[in-house]
Parts: sequence; C-alpha cells; structure tokens
Amino acid sequence: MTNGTKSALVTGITGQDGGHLAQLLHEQGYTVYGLVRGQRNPKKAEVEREYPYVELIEGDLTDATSLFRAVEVANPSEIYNLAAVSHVGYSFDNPSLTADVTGKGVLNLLEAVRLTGRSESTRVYQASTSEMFGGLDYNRPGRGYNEQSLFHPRSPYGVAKLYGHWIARNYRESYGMFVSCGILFNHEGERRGLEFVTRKVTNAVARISLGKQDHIVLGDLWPKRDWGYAGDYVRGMWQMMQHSEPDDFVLATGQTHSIEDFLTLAFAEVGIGDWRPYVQQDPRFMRPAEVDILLGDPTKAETVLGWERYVDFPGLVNLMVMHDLEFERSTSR
Ligand code: NAP
Ligand code: F7E
Repeated sequence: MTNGTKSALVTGITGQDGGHLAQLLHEQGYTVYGLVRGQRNPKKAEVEREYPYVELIEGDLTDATSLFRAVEVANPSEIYNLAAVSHVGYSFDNPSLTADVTGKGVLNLLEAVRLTGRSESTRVYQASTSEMFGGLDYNRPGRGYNEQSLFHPRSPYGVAKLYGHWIARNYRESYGMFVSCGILFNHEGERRGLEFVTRKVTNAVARISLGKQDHIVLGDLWPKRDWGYAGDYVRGMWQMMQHSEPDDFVLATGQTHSIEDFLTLAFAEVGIGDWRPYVQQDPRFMRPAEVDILLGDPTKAETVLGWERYVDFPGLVNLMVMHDLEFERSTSR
C-alpha cells in the first residue's frame, strides 16, 4: 500500500479486462500496478499510452520468481489475476502451454502471496469462467448456471481454468486467504481482441460497410452465448473484492443469443438486412468439442453484491460497431 491509499496488482493488464479494470481502479484512487510479460511486448506501449497511471512490472505467470518480485514491489492490497491463455480454440492447439499458464500460473501467484507473508493482508480475485460448465444438455438447469451447477469443461482452456478455480478455493479453505472467484460469462466490448467472434464480426461489418473488405470467414454459427459488456463485469470483480467474505459469484446477463443473432444485429447497424451473402464458413474456425449454449444466473451477485449491468445486448452490439466504424474510418488499411 502507498501512503494509506489502496494498491492493486493486475495480471493480464494488456488484455480486454485489464484495460477496463485499470481505469476503474484508477478512478477509485488506487495505485495500479500491471504485470506485463516478454522482452518486447508490443502491447506494452499501448498500455503506457492509454493508461499512463499504471506502473508496469515485468513478469510471467509461468515464472514463479517474477511473481514473487511483482508482489514484493507492488505490496498490493488486492490482486486481480486476469492473465491467461484465454482463447478456447487456441487452447486445443496449445494444451500444454494452456495448462502451464491458465492452470498452474494461478498456483504460482497464490504461492507468491502466501510465501511473501501476505496471506492476511492481500485479497486475490481469480478470473474463473463459464467455460467450466461446458453447456451440455444434462448439465443445463432451466434458469441458467449458478454457483451450485456442476462443472464439465469441454476444452483444454476450460480444464485449466477449473484447476485454477479449485486451487483458489483450496487456498481460501486451507490458509484462510481472501480469494474470490468470479465465474464470468462472455463479456465483450470495444477493447475485445479481434480473435474473438464478436469483435471479429463488428470489425468486419465496419470494414465491409466502408468497402475495405467483402466478406468474413467464421466457424459454427449456431452456438449461443450469454454476452454482456466488459465494463459492467470489471465493476463486479471489484465489488467481490470489497465484500466482507471471500466467495464465488456468477456474473452473467441471464439471456443467451446465437452468433447468427449477433450477425443480424451487427449488420443491421450499417443498414445491411441480410448478412448471409457476406459470411463464409471454414472448419478452421470450428472446435473439436463445442460448448453449445451458455446461460448464466447472476442472482447471487445481484442480491449479495448489488451488482448491476448498464449495457444490454443490442446496446453492446451498437457500441462495438460504432467504435469499429470510427476506428476504420480513421485508418487507411
Ligand atoms: P485477454 O484479452 O485474452 O487477455 C489475456 C491477458 O493474459 C493478456 O494481458 C496477456 O498478455 C496475458 N497473458 C497471457 N499469457 C501470460 C503469461 N504467461 N504471463 C502473464 N500474462 C499472460 O483476456 P480477457 O478477455 O481480458 O479476460 C481476462 C481473464 O478473464 C482471462 O483470465 C480470461 O480467461 C477470463 N475470462 C474472460 C471472459 C471474457 O468473456 N472475456 C469470460 C470469463 C473469464 P499478452 O498481451 O502478453 O499476451
Ligand atoms: O467464441 C464460435 C465459437 O472465441 C464464441 C473467452 O473470453 O468466453 C470466451 O470464449 C463462439 C464459439 O469465445 C468463430 O466456436 C464461430 O462457439 O468468441 P469466442 P468463447 O469460446 O465463448 C469465455 C467465457 C472465456 O472464458 C474465454 O476466455 O463463437 N465461433 N466462428 C467463433 N469463434 C471465434 N473465436 N472465431 C470464429 O471465427
């Protein structure tokens, strides 16, 4: 902690949620430290430009000593562990790396907190995921998945996250550490990586409407996701860290939509009524095992934390397309 103000260490600072969270924590008066990896990470300059108040510390979730050092330097009252190999498709091609980063990386971080003597003074947020549920028929409750639902992950990513989830719970139970897990359903926005389907679509829609591109190539279009806005979800993470007890919370909208639904709304934003002529499909973007449908029940977070959402599904599509239109108009590529 610095001069009585709270300080936070955010892993995954260069990612979508890292940016939203850095902004929120800064607005709340925190000293914000961000873990950034690699000798020449191209996203480092982006963070320095967009969030100049973030103090960057070099480190990697697979390098335990770097995490010890980061925890010593930041001496944080709160740690948000957002770093991960987070792309489900990529995790099928790189399952071992995914296990090391997304799974064992959580253990490395928890050990850094415990072995530097901060078990009582540092609260930890673990970024768990709806991918742990798997979307299978037998495991799909009527009102959506909640904190009591069974886990059945369907990808190396989901399996690695489940290890991270349980080791986080184990440190809570074994050492009395304040470790909370947010089981977050898909959340998107203007900072979403272009490798995820929503941003891939909104960016292509913007480019197609400006004549820079003539079609988009996607995988399966029938899967359904419970899509919310990332800005709303990072506020939920912070609320979990302010709660009196460590616990697990689902953050979701309680509504689910297919990729076809997303395409319909996104193309309509630029006045295109029928998206089919602009969309091709390629098995390259299909997964060995798919999560058919995800629907979450955020009742606990709403009632216990008072968590609220301000952006609905049409609002999300609108803000992403508008952002990408503005961006694509400003560049010649
Ligand atoms: P993201 O944009 O993909 O960001 C992932 C971050 O992890 C990046 O900053 C990346 O840094 C970092 N990272 C990757 N490997 C690392 C390593 N070995 N050491 C240190 N950092 C590493 O992910 P996001 O959408 O912001 O999601 C944040 C977290 O929530 C992730 O853990 C994700 O799995 C989880 N989650 C996301 C969603 C969602 O819908 N967005 C839902 C549920 C859970 P580089 O820039 O160096 O690659
Ligand atoms: O895929 C289908 C794909 O990669 C969504 C991560 O943040 O949320 C995210 O995981 C759906 C899947 O997100 C393409 O098969 C079709 O059914 O945008 P996505 P995801 O797999 O749901 C969870 C909660 C996380 O925790 C993850 O970290 O869209 N799909 N065509 C495609 N997906 C991609 N990426 N690209 C396509 O061309």
